Amino acid sequence: MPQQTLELASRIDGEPVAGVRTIENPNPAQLDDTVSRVDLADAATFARACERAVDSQRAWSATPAPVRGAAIGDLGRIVTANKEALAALVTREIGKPYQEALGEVQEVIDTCVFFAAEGRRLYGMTVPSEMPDKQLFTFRRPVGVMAVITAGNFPIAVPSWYLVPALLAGNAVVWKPAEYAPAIADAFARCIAAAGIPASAVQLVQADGQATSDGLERALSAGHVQKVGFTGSSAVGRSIAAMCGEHLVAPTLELGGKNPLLVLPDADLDLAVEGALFSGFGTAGQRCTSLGVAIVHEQVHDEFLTRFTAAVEEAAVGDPMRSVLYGPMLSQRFADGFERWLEHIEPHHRVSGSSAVGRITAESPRAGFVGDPDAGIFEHPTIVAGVTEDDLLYREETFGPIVPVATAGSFDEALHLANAHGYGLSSAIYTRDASAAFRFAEGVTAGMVSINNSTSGAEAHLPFGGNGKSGNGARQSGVWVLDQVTRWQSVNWDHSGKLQKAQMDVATVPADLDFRV
Ligand code: UN1
Repeated sequence: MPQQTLELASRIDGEPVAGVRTIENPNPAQLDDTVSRVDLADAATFARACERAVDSQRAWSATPAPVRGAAIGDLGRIVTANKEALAALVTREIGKPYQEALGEVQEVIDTCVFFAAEGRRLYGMTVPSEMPDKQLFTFRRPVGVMAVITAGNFPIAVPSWYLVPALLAGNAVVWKPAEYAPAIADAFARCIAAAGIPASAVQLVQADGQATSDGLERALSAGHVQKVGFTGSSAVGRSIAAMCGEHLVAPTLELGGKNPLLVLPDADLDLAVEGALFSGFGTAGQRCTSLGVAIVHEQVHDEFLTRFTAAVEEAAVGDPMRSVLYGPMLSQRFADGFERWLEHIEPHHRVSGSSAVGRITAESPRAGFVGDPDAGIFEHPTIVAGVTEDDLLYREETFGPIVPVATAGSFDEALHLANAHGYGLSSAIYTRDASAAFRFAEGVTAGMVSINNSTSGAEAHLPFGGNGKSGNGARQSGVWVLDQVTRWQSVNWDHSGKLQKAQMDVATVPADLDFRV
């Protein structure tokens, strides 16, 4: 039975508002299924949403934190009750295999569970004063209005990493989801409203990048936005950081990755292959935590490559509602971007992992493909061996089902290759040597390190984020994200009845040393 096309628009104070142009989003696994028709807003609408959020933030932050936490708890229960429907919508909209989509929705639930309880903590400290009859305290205060711009590869989990703690801490949010994932965003906004969180505290703006950038500039200039959260490419992150810098706003940036996976000679090779398969090809390589470059010690390189190639050849690719390693690309735009990387396969490289590269079609088939390749946007998995530090395939994020493999003659050379591209999001090492594992963790610049585990698949309550080209050091998730969504305020209360001056009216312990010369 054909599924319904969802008619979508921005929601300002919960009410749909007309846009300036309409786009259609097809199901990337089934292009004749139009998932949504979405009205995209202009810059003025984005700026207006930010302005409307200013007042609602004041009201929302006056709600006690445990009450805000209870609403987050309700949100978690609503998402739980709708887990299968939300996961099915993720799969329909962006082609993520259904099992993975269920995991993504679970990540939202885990985030709600964590922050529901945080409503009863949000701890500050008491601090001793240097003077009598004076009390010192610290309080976490909300930052204000937070503009959140998210990608569509994790169209509900990653937004929840921003929205849930931001709301718990008493902020209002203006959320601009990816244009190609508007339906799951709309569904999540409806879950939030159903949890009793005021609609005006979550303004949903469906817009393209240009309208968002222009609208954000206006809102920052008007002083209506105090924080920007962005998950997406390093290039866009850089321009958002520049815009924020102009307005003295510190953004939270979660950008691209070139996540290295090292395989040392003593590694369990089958485990390393399993990890590389999931890291490299899960979500069709379209995670920011996807394997960016496998760095394999020369002693085990050929054996690893043989086993990895065999695993990739056997892997099921295709219909994301069936049991597959990966489904389609997120949208045509991502297929186009990915195919451009294939042009950077150089003559000195060795390609393995599939009989063909590029788009999977009836003319360029893949053995064992699950479903009809011509129905959607599917790409062959590709392993490129012989990649070196000078290659673009080593230096830049490729965001698709391709795994470059480099060799290293020593641990130090492998560590150098793990860092030299300048990204620093996630990383992995396969070894049985605890000392090598910890030397790697100390030496790698990545914000996240896996030992004998995949580069992707971080748990929802550990700090998530990167350094270098992968971000600005901000961390999401767990208690660490509280530093992004709150600001410390220090309060001193003097009940001595007189003006006591810090540093000057401080009693000192007399010393009888004589320093006269
Ligand atoms: C992303 O791709 O932006 O660690 C986030 C992971 C997921 C999140 C990825 N939990 O792979």
